[in-house]
Amino acid sequence: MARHLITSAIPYINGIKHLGNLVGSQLPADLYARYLRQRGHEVLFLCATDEHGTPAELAAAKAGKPVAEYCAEMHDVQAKIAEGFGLSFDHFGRSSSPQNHKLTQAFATRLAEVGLIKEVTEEQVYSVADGRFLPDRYIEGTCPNCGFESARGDQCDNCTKQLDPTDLIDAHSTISGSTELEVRETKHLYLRQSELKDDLAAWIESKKDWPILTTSIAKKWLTDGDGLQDRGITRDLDWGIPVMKGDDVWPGMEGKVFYVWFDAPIEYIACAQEWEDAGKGTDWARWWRTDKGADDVTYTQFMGKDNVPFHTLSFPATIMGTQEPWKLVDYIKSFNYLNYDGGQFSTSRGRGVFMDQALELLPSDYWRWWLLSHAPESSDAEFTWENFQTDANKDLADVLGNFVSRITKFCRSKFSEAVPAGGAYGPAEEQLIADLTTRIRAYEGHMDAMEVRKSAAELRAIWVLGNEYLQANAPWTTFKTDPETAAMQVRLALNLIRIYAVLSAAFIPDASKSMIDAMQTNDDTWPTDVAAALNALPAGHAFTVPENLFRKITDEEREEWAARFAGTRDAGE
Ligand code: B3M
Ligand code: ZN
Repeated sequence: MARHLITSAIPYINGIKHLGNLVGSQLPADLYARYLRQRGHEVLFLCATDEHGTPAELAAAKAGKPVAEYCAEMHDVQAKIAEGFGLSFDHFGRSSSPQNHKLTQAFATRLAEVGLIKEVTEEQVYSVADGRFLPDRYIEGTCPNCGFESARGDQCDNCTKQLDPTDLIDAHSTISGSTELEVRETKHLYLRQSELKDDLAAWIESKKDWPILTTSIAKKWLTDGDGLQDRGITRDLDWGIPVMKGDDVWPGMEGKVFYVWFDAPIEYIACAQEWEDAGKGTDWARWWRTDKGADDVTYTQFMGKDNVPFHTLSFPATIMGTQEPWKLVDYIKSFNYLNYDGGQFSTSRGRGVFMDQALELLPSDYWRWWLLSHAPESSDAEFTWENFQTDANKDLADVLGNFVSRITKFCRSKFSEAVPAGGAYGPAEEQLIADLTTRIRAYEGHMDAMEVRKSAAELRAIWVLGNEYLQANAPWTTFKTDPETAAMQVRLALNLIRIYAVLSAAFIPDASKSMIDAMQTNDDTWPTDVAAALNALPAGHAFTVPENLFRKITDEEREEWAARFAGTRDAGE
């Protein structure tokens, strides 16, 4: 039994996440956490909302709410949807928590102590009417390149030209509309991460077992240099963690906050403190401080590929820079993108299926199964309604669901709602035990390695073995001439339902629970010894015929949903 710390990239607070976000971090992290718990390991699985930065301010303004109120509400919305998808976080925290405020400030203070913080004076646009510096996104004007009238301070959305706010014609504040903008000097804190380049390079070099997607991105940023330029870690915003040194305002940093990407990963640690403070566990430091027991923790992070540079360079630089015994990540599992029906999922344009909408259409297991079995691991993947309908119907209804309903109904009609006896298992059953054993060992190997698609394929193959056994041995035919043998075959198949429930729980927890409940057992022992597992439910053990585990998605539904989600929805919803 080992100890595993698992974190998923923490979703931004603004808006509800789409299915591409879900499969890129939270869902595979949940799969792994559930699996490791089942195998008897001690797991701490953490996630949170990422609540700071301009997008949060903008979304709150659009919703007409104070930003703190908006974040509190959206946190609860996201927590509820996460629950709907069965995401088994030990704690779902908030990057705006008091714990994260303190910890972020302590990190910066410590980094300054060891000489890794410098103060840099920059020029930035100041709005006299608003009485504040404006981030690039808060400035709009006419694009000097194409004449588009609502080009943003950083980029023209019409011609995609990268811009400086000072390039814009008739630049104005998007807060007040005022054109009274001045370029003023302002001071910011920079993390001198270039000082840590050699340490970071050696550390990444030592990670021989990381996915290529992770290390290739990390190495590109390391060698291109850009990724390790000293980086501003403060911003002129109202909403965020105030820049403090110890218990005092940092001289010259009045009214400024930390950059969202500085405090967001620190929330991984603060979240463990929130978990403890919420009374859900004890001793957060045992997970995060190598001087307090975390040296025997295996720490795995899950994220989309766009988040990799921050997790392989910036956050490790923050941690290493302190020279304090914080736990560093052991393995980073990263994902490519899931596309939507010939294009991209897009939060800003509201394109694709969002988590709340998905749950209104179908129970979460359909989505969990399809998304995980098509996880964008080695390349980008694509969601289409045709593929979703075909694969969910085939795998869940035809293969798994059909197996369960066929054998339980047959047993009820020919024997009773109890496991029949029959004789000892024969050669066909021995062969099945051998095949199952091979496949279950392969499944464990893929799950241990976080090979999500391969795990799903192996699990599906394990389900198929059961159907093939029934097909080849046809207890309904056997029954006519040899009811004793048919009873034995049915006994085996009913035991297989319990095994399937256990093996499938990390992918489809609700269906798995229905199967275990139908088998009227609490025995969720992992089938390490398949022969023994096929005798777990003895003759005479009562069961019930479950409701259909999975129904089929109809052509009408597919067409209706494809049409309904072809449009866009308002991103602020
Ligand atoms: N919120 C970006 C994202 O949701 C960002 C991740 C932070 S992880 C510390 O993709
Ligand atoms: Zn333009």
